[in-house]
Amino acid sequence: MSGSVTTPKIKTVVEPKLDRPKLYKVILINDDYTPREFVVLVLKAVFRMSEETGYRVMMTAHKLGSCVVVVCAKDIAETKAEEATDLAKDIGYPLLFTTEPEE
Ligand code: TYC
Repeated sequence: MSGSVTTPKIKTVVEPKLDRPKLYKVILINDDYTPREFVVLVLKAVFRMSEETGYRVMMTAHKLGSCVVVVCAKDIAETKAEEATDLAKDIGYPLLFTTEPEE
């Protein structure tokens, strides 16, 4: 050997950062016409809530004007909001569920 020095090669693995899909809120909006019992029924049917949770969410929207129902992926939020709003629309109630991105 003539005394040559080998430098060890250091590999740097750069993991691509995968962006987490944005989450969306489904929001229940209060109105003066939809019966309270019907709001709870829709929350139970579409969002699989218990009677107690449905009642609590309904009363929060009733008192404060709106209430976040669930936070989930965009397509699920939009589908559920539309399904819930349509159930009410079908029988003539103005009940409204909207969606918006979570900060
Ligand atoms: N405010 C309605 C009433 O007094 C009940 C209601 C609650 C409607 C929540 C919509 O998102 C709502 N009949």
